[in-house]
Amino acid sequence: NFKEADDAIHYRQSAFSLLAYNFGDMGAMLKGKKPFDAQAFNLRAENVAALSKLPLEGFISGSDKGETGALAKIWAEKSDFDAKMKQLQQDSAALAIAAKSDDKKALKQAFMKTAKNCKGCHDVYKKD
Ligand code: ASC
Repeated sequence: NFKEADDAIHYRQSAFSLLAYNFGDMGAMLKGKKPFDAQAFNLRAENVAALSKLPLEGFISGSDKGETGALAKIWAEKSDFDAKMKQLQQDSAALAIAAKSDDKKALKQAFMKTAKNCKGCHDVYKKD
């Protein structure tokens, strides 16, 4: 367990940084900003599926402080926030499976479904 709120904040922010990097690279491939590479995409999808399990642990009570993007609403509506995180985990697990098939259309759909979690949660629980 975390000794200080700051440790929990650092943990979740680190996880989100890695998520954004891995997720963003898949987005770049799907938007044609870089060549699509099935193997690289598969690695990114696996990473996101694993990383999506990490941030929630860092949202301990008492860590709604400091200059972070996390709104206090997270802790006021923690069960909804938890459910949204679980949905991201489910959808990114499905994306990792879709990434192993040759069905590019299904892969894109699974990616868009996963991306909706990012934006949907940010709109409600993140500053700006
Ligand atoms: C990203 C990123 C997000 C999501 C979001 C998807 O690459 O950093 O927060 O995708 O823009 O809607």
